[in-house]
Amino acid sequence: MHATAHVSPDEIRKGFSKAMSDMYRDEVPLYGALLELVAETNARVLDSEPGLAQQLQRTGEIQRLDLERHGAIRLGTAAELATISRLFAVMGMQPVGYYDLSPAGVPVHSTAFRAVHEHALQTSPFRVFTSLLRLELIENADLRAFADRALAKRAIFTSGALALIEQAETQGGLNASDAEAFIREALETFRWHHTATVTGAQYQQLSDQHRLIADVVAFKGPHINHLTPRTLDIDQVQAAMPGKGITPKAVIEGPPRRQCPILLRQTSFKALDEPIAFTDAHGSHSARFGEIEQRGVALTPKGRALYDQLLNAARDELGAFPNEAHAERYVQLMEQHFRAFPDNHTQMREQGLAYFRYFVTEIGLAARGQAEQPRTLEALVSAGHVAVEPLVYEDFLPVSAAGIFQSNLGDAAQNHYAANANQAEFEQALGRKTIDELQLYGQTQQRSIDECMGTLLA
Ligand code: OOG
Ligand code: NI
Repeated sequence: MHATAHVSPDEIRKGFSKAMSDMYRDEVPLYGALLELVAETNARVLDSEPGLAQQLQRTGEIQRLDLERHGAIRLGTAAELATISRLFAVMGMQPVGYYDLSPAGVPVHSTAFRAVHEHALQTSPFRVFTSLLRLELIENADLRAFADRALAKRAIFTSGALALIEQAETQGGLNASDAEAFIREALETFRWHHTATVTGAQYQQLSDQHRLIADVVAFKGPHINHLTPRTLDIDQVQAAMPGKGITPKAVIEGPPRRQCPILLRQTSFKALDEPIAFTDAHGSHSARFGEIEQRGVALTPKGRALYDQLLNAARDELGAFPNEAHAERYVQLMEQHFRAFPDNHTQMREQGLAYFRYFVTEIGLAARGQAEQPRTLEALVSAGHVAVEPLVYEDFLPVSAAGIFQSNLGDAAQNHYAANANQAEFEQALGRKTIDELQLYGQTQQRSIDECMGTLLA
């Protein structure tokens, strides 16, 4: 019967992403200003670059651009991570990738919950960068025990959300009114709380150990700490930010500016201190910030190895953490080193550096079934029967994420932990394996090839 038909998880995700954005705009007015700036900039870029507009039209990204955003949360326990994984699954979001942030002095490891199929991404590309605090990296045993107890006491999901997750799991989905209730209940987990669960002194102790530890342990829940819109020109937005009263961090994370963007470029700005009522006193805490991103083509393992090599070489040559003092030199070094990375799609494709999607063209359709029709993918591409477009990167970058964390935690927070990735432990907490993002890109690319060959040569 129609009344009990299940809503697609993709539609729930789309509704949730909108609800989250509305909530965050109410709570953080600067986010609203940023959205306007990004929308204006994107409209201008599309007007002035018809080639880019056509590319985004073909891949469908133009329709999802205004919906596109990612957020981030930080969880305290394995149980919280396991349940959030089930909550996101109701919205068709799966854990993709594993990020170890400990080498950069951030005591967390992370994954990104997102849709995995190009059709689902087209409905809503909403992603949540989700970190799990690693209490085992806290040296002070008393503080570790205190944090453990504080986290064990809190319940970050409403009983309504838990019931609807279970219902979705047992019945294979949610009907329209349950989906609406789910969005409302799930949103509560991500809300900001003006009250802390600890005393002012306990907060200070946690914060002295690491600002991030206080941000997780002292609060009732994993407040969403930023929501990031996607821009088509991050340098333009970065330059226009001060005029809107927004001060961005000194350097843009990720690759340098290029004709053909690769992976992900990001910049962020610090949020203000917000008043907090501790259990015994008034104080403040700053956690919420703003961020923008520009997405480029996803790289193959070979392309990614080249990216990592060039990034490391530039950073090694800088010899310091890239901050205000070195911003200009860092940009120069990045541009210089990245000359070794071909800056056109043809070369990137020929050298196997990036993933692409293939689309049948009008010419291709018209030539279907004719005797002289090319029979191989490469010949179809050369003849213009198949168009090639970059496959957009949907994930994150560990070095960039560390830079974003650092800039918002303040320079005082630059602790050092030995690199100790522990994907197995993370997956144990999660209750499942994370998905390898490279496989997803490979599958999307292959599906587009199969579709072209099926349409033209069947
Ligand atoms: C997440 C920081 C990383 C990104 O886009 O790489 C991030 C956090 O601060 O919780 O958002
Ligand atoms: Ni982010």
